[in-house]
Amino acid sequence: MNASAPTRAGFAAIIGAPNAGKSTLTNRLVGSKVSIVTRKVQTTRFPVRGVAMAGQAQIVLVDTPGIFTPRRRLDRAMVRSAWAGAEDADAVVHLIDVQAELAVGEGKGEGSDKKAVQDVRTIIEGLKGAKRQAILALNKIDGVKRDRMLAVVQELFDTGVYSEVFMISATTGAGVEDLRERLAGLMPEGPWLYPEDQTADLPVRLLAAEITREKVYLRVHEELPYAASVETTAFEERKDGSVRIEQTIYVERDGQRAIIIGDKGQTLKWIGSASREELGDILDRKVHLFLHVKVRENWAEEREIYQGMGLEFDV
Ligand SMILES: Nc1nc2c(ncn2[C@@H]2O[C@H](COP(=O)(O)OP(=O)(O)OP(=O)(O)O)[C@@H](O)[C@H]2O)c(=O)[nH]1
Ligand SMILES: [Mg+2]
Repeated sequence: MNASAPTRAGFAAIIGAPNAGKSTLTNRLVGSKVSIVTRKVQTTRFPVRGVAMAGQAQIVLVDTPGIFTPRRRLDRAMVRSAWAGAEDADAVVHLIDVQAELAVGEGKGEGSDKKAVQDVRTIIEGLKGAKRQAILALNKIDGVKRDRMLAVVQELFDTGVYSEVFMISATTGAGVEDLRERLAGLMPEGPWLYPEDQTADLPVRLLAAEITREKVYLRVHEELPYAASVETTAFEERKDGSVRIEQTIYVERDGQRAIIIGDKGQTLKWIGSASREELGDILDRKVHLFLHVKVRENWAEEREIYQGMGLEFDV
């Protein structure tokens, strides 16, 4: 580190289709888990900030929800918040799942790949409309031969919306350091926005709810399409240094409640212990976690839920 170099600080938004690996990349750049990751599309519901350092530069990453063609109110609010994250940023990274592009290009793509490729085209149109240049980052290059990707790179680059291209794997870290250096250079000169040792800025109750939502998705991802929401209803520090957390998992139907609870409560028990364990690591203290599952048919139409996530309701 060069002590005489000026400090830099700014925002870098990571946008992309659902499942492109935005949250994985954010966590990788930050060096710790600030945003939840699952195999499901539409995991991230609101912009999540993570702070990455590169020498004298502080890069505040904005992990955004996937951009896709929205149908429900929650979809619209998520997509709106993703574009808003990009608007305010000093740099925008458009992250693309290269494996999905290749599969579709070679006529072997599944429905989810086709959808991803379509969403990428929508995002390119959005960038054009916003007259915004972005950094193109092709993700998931692990297991893909470089020469297969060249045609994909060319086609995307020809759209004219990208200033440069990086090929990375958020999972293995390949290429990620080059991207970090580039983002650092794009940050404006100025004082750091966060203390040097801070990596996340999500309120702890919200972070705790996210961790539990991740475990719900991990465990019942097949059976439960986006019907769950988690709220931390109590967060109490105890005299013995431990913390007592109470959370409610909201679902839309009785059947979903039964799925989350599982046979003899086994599923809920698994979710609870997985979440408790991770929260214990993150908070670095003993956690007592109490989970409730409630049917709240219209949670996705309630203003309060959106406010809790910092999302706009009227979209
Ligand atoms: N093979 C491979 N898989 C990856 C890579 N990056 C992410 N993934 C996987 O892709 C899936 C989605 O990752 P996320 O980071 O949750 O993707 P996202 O873009 O944040 O998704 P949404 O929040 O739903 O928009 C997970 O199963 C990741 O493990 C990568 O570089 N290589
Ligand atoms: Mg995500």
